Amino acid sequence: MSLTTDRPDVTPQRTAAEVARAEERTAHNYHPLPVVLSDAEGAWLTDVDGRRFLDFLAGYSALNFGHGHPRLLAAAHAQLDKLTLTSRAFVHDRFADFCAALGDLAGKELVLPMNTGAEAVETALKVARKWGYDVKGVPADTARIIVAAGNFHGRTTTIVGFSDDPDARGGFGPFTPGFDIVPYGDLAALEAAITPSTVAVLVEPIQGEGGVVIPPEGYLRGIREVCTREGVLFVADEIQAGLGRTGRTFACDHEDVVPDLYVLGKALGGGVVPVSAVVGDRDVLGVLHPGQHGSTFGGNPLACAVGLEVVAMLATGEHQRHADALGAVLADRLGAMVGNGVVSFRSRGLWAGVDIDPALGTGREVCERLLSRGVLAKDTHGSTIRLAPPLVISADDLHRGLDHLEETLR
Ligand code: IF1
Repeated sequence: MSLTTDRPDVTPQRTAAEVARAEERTAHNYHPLPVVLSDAEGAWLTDVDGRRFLDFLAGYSALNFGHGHPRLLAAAHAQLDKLTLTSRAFVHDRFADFCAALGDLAGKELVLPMNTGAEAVETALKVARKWGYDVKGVPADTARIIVAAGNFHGRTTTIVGFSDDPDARGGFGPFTPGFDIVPYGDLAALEAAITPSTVAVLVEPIQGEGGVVIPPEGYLRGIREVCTREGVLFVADEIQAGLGRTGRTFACDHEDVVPDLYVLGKALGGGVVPVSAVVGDRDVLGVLHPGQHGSTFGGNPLACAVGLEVVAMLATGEHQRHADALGAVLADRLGAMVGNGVVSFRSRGLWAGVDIDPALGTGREVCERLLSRGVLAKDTHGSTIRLAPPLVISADDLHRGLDHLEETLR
């Protein structure tokens, strides 16, 4: 049964009007699918024409707990009527609770709260450089940071400067110096790239935008060992892979590896407010002193209230276990599609990169067909689509969405 109208090829009127109006008044830095959403609950969204959709993108993992989770809304509503912003010029009564809870979840001493993922990545880059100068003794302004080819760490000028994606970096130079790109998954290349001025390695434990690229088993352990031996910080960007998505609290947990800095975002805000953070021990985050870093909204009361509830929901492990269990279902179903429209796939927990047979269309075209069947997903590059439903999705709804993918590929 299609989840949308019985003539999915006809764009209902309100949708067409809203798409046109939006396009009329915004910069075209996105090419969104032609759907205009207005309501949502759990894994389900409703559009302005009353059509219902299963969410298989979940805000790129910002909606791990689904839409309108009662615990997260309750935390937000309660705080909205109390205190929403103080700036960090003052303390507020949710701040210590949030920092302590998040630090405990990560097994780290300190938390530096920011808002977006890119801000947290930029924060980690500044902290790593300053640690290099103040602690490691690297000569001023010579610090180098190793990153991986195929990376995606955000859209600021410094970050896109060390991207190797022409679309992400083209036309935005000149760029920040001090970054070395090595092939993802290649430990020998990473080791060879270390110089006396190298202060950190920044990697996604699983590359999201790259198409859910899972590194060879032992890669993360290898980075940990090399960084420890060479006196280089291991900075893990868990903004998309972390907080339950892969079936563990952190994606690094799959190799029992603890980075020097966790960079967190997306789901930390529960899909309600932007919340990000850099989490580490005092010997690293202690290099920052008053006046050296900050943010107007970082660590605001509303963000802390919601973030605290997110941490409490993760502390029990129930969402991680659910993602792990349904992840096995996802992998089984995708495995059965190999040779039937799927060329290959990679998955861990409720996160998959699916390489569709290019003869069937581009990733975008497959996502347009899924849209017409009532499933929302997003392509990454070429004919690869990413599947990332909310971790709260039921087994029935997971099967329902995958049934539509299977039929779309027929
Ligand atoms: C867009 C991509 C995903 C991230 C990792 C940092 C950030 C992101 C591993 C920055 C953000 C978002 C950005 C968003 C779409 C989405 C995305 F397609 F862009 F690449 F997820 F894969 N580290 N990813 O995935 O966090 O500043 O956005 O809060 O730019 O369209 P942010």
